Order: sequence, then structure tokens, then C-alpha cells
Amino acid sequence: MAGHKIGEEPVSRSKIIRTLEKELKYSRFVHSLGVAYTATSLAMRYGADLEKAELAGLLHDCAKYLSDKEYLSLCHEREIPVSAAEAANPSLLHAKAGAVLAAEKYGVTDPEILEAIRNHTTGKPAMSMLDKIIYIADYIEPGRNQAPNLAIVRQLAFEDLDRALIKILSDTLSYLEESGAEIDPMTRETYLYYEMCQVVS
Ligand code: DGI
Ligand code: FE
Ligand code: FE
Repeated sequence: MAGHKIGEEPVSRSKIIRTLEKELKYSRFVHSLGVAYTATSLAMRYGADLEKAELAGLLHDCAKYLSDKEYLSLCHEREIPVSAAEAANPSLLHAKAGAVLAAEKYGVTDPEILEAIRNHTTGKPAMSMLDKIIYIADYIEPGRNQAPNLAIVRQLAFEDLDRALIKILSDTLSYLEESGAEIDPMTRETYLYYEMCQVVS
């Protein structure tokens, strides 16, 4: 995998994995591997690019080791807009920060990979196939065991990507509402967009 670099050095796939292992908590590293191979499997099922799915999966949480303060200052420095929900809950920014680190530290230049990392927490309306694959793989990778309906969603993910997406968004919104967490308007917008698409089709 040419063209990925830490500083000026080209970074191979194995170097990316080694760096993630060093920087992330071990459980987060194992989760990232799980997302990478689950995303690769979904890419096989739906005819998406396997290498992009693997790389986006590996790197999707690459900024997860930063503190809330660091997420906010990174976004401020790069003039990345921070919504009210993100300001109240800066860990949501690990997705946007992850896209920055993937580009600057791992040398990822592919805009589709960066976009999939950027959208992986809230989703967004009109996602690409790769965006959907990473969003879904993050939720269903084998190490996940907390969310409701996981067995159903895991099966659905390999039958109908959009229906799996709607189920995940709807379960996530219910969970956030029950727990009283601030809901990022993008999470709701994404859900409403895909609900609407389902009604129209
Ligand atoms: O980084 P991960 O833990 O692998 O997964 P993630 O990037 O999907 O982030 C996980 C959390 O993000 C999960 O507990 C749900 C939460 N989340 C998603 N949308 C919203 C949200 N949290 C808040 N407060 N508001 C949202 O709109
Ligand atoms: Fe994440
Ligand atoms: Fe994740």
C-alpha cells in the first residue's frame, strides 16, 4: 500500500497496524482490527474496494486516544466547525480528528477513506457505500456485545445495507434518548434521510 506516510516515511499496512497498536488502548486496537475485517467482508459482499474498506476500518478510531481538550484544540486549529452537540460532548469529534490524523500522520490522501472516517460516528445523509460499510462494521464487529438486536443487525448487514443502517440509527437514537445524552442533529438527520429513502423506494 504505497503513499501512506508517518512524517516523511512511507507507511506500509503493517506499520499502520504497529503504530495503532502502540497508540491505542489494547481493546481499542483489537476493535479497530475487528472493524477492518468486518468492513472487508462487507466490501466483498457488496462489491466495494477491499483495500479502502480495510484501511478505513483500521484507521477509523485512530484519534481515539486524544483528550476532549485535544479534540477541541485540533478542530479549532484546523478551523473545523464544532456543533453544539460536539462542544457538549467532544468525544464525538474523534471522527473528524481521526480524518485529520489519517491524512497528516498516516498520509492517507484518498478522499473516500477520509470521508468514511469523518462520518463514522453520526453518519450523514447520502453516504457512499464505503461510508455505510464503515458505519455498520463499527457497530457489528465481533467484539461488540452491548447493543440490542446485534444478531439481527449482523445478519441484516449482509442482506440489505440500508436496512441495517436504519436499524442501527434507530437503536442508537433510542439508546441516546434513554440515556439522556445530547443528540447530534446529524445523527437524527441521517436517520430521517434513510427512513425517507426507504419509504420512497
Ligand atoms: O468510537 P466507537 O466507540 O467505536 O464508536 P462510535 O464512533 O460510533 O462512537 C460511539 C458512541 O457515539 C456511541 O456510544 C454512540 C455515540 N453517538 C452517536 N451519535 C451520537 C452519539 N453520542 C451523542 N452524545 N450524540 C450523538 O448524536
Ligand atoms: Fe469511533
Ligand atoms: Fe469504532
